Amino acid sequence: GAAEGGAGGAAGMPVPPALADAADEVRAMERLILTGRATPMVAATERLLEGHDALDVIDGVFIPALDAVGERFERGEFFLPQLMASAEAVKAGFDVVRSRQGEAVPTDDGTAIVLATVQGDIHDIGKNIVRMLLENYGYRVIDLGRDVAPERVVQAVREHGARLVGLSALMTTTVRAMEQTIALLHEQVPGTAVFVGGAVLTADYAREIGADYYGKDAAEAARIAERFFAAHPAI
Ligand code: B12
Repeated sequence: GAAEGGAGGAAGMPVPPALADAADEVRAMERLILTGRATPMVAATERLLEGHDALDVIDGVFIPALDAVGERFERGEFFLPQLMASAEAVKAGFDVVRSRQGEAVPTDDGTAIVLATVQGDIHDIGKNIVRMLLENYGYRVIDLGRDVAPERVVQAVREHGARLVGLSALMTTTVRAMEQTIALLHEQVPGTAVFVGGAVLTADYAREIGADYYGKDAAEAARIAERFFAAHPAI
């Protein structure tokens, strides 16, 4: 049918080198995401994960396909129901990735990290990827979910004695809530470090709103945590 796509795949995305041996499966999966089909995503993801790294699947298929969906939405070619269906399809795939990771064993040696998507923002796919990677690195992540008020972040930091907080924002309109959360944390629990991420942010912008660190992706989030806890060992 019309959704079958051409040589460049459904969204014209190049197949990443790490997945080159599964180009057809990758393109089929892109089409499932672009057409918002969650049910077949489960088996497709399971198949692609045989012999491929979870992060390669996330970075090489899930994220570029979602970017293509976002671009179509911006151009007025896709509407909200399609955006939602595509997000559901990725969620179905991501759930497969998560279930195969097994239970991460947290080290709980003063390396708790509070994580949240800021108030007014319900985008949590990126945050969940960050969480998964941090857990794989052995950090205990207290995930407050999405649309989280600044006061709740402060409360969780106090409750768990966390010294590092990760905040996610995906919209220009919610960066303000991120700035307010950072200000409240720095004021009420001095010594807390905040690292931020999300598609709308840049390193400069992050500095401007008072963040201590900026991470462009989940791998960088893990590097920030490693560096932070190495430089600030628990007493
Ligand atoms: C999926 C999606 C949705 C889904 C979200 C489902 C969910 N559970 O998350 C649904 C359909 C619900 C949705 C709703 C809306 N959306 Co939307 N959505 C998207 C879309 C297509 C993809 C986002 C995504 O998940 N990307 C993939 C993830 C993995 O990327 P990421 O979040 O950036 O995360 C990575 C990095 O940024 C980083 N990272 C993320 N968080 C953190 C945190 C830390 C601490 C660190 C270090 C790193 C880090 O690591 C991640 C992994 O590499 C984007 C377009 C786009 N390409 O961004 C639009 C987009 C974000 N949405 C947009 C809009 C406008 C909306 C709505 C307002 C639409 C509407 N009219 O109702 C609502 C918002 C409702 C609300 N109050 O929040 C706009 C925002 C415009 C803007 N600049 O402000 C975008 C950009 C689309 C567009 N081009 O217009 N959306």
